[in-house]
Amino acid sequence: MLNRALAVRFTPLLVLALAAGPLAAQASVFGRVSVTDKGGRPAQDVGQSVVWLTGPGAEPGRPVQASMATESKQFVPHLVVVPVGSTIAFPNHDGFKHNVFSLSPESTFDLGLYGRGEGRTTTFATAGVIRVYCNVHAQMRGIVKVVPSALWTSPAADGAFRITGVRPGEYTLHVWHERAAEEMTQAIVVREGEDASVVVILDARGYQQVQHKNKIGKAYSTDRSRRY
Ligand SMILES: [Cu+2]
Repeated sequence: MLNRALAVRFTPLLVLALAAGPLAAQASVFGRVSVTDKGGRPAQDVGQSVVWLTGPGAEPGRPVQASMATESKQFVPHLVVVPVGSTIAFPNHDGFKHNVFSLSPESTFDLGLYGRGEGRTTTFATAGVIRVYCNVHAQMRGIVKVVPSALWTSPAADGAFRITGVRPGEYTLHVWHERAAEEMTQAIVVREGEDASVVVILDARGYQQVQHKNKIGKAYSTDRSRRY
């Protein structure tokens, strides 16, 4: 009511300028990510990185419903990125049973053993990297990346990214890739109407894939009948 009362007193031109103000002040944070693999080779899957901003101007993203299927003994897609509070369904597209579990501290769950078509779900309340496995098939590995901010994106296949709608202020830019030793963080200042450019190189040269444990923290049994 207050806004409407004020608007009546302004000339139409002034009202228009006020309405456009907050939008005009927003900027983009853009740049390029590259990931260096063993031997100094640039990674081909740089598009599987995640870039996000935190800071007073970065509000939490709206929770979404997403899906990660079990299909041909793989999690598809391998990586799902969602804001905090989102729910992910894990439908089984195979003609045999899979289990879905995680021992990651941000979200520990076990959806049990289930067959084709059933899509059991779980909700992710804490930001972080949640590693998802199947207790039957030791080779199945999925990742749910839960981001704390609405200001996130994944780069294109060439590593280029742009986060739009960023209000002026101080932020921390975060860049993560599954094989990089550490999440990279960098302080950035976004000024009114000025796009900020960042180049990020992640170091994945030391990456070694390690066979994860089963849901009770033991090595996978070679006896299939004992996996459940
Ligand atoms: Cu499985």
